[in-house]
Amino acid sequence: SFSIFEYHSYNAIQEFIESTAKRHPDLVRLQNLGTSYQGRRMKLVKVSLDPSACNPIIFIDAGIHAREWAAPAMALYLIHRLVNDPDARKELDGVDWYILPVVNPDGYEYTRSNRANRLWRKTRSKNSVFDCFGVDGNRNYGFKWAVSGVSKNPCDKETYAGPKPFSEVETQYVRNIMMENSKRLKLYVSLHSYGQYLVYPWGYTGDYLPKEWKRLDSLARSVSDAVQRAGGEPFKVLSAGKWYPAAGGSDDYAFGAVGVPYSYTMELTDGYEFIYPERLLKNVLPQYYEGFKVFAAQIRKEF
Ligand code: 0X9
Ligand code: ZN
Repeated sequence: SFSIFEYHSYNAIQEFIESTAKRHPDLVRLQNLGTSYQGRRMKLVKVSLDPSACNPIIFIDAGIHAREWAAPAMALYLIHRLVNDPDARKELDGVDWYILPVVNPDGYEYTRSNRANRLWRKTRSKNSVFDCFGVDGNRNYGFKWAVSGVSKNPCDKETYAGPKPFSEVETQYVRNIMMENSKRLKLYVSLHSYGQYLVYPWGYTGDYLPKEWKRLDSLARSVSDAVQRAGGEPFKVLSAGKWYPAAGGSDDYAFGAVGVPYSYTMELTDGYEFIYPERLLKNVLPQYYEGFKVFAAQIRKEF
């Protein structure tokens, strides 16, 4: 059976999602998004007590960066708790959860394929001109695209922004989810690792903050406090661009182009960089979950 505190193959993750949906048809629905560049099927997991109620939506994604394995693990743990924990009725009350556990399945499987590829970050799409692979998905979104913190070189292994905004089919899927649900979407959190940061727009610049920065900052601090009360490390809370400016991120797109009132990037774990030990997941994932309870309470209260 599927152990929630382990790292899994993309196939195993998809089977977990399918079997969860089959066991809880009242609570979980899957939306087919299409396939990744290399043909892997991608599905959005919707957890809702009453889909017809048109509740505010919390949208969580993870794994846009291939090597950041703690992020998909957290997304799956969220699904697991929301569905299996009787107390999670509280988190589901008046709020719908949309979760995409692996935005970049091709990259994810590439990092699993052998040790030499473990630190791959980008997608695996083929650039037509150069003999190089992949785009940094988190530089590929169409808001202030490529104005800061990106490489224009397709062979750059870290921050190549792509030939144009939304060149990658995987970022197109995330864009579509946001645009199709823009009215109801109230909180977006993109899960990454590492460093224990909880950052909010703007990401493309550190020169100024959005006028709404105080509510972004204060909710992030409440989330961090809850994680700390649960025994976890507090988050460093600031705007993404004050940490380091980088344009074309999904957080800026959600906030600036879609109009999502609360938008964050959450950098999970600290101390092990990208190779977070599997044995420690059972300690940290439940701590982070306490932070998500605070997010949900705020969205329920405010919208
Ligand atoms: O650089 C990134 O994409 C994120 N950090 S990571 O180490 N996981 O790669 C931070 C993104 C923060 N948001 C924006 N800069 N928009
Ligand atoms: Zn990342």
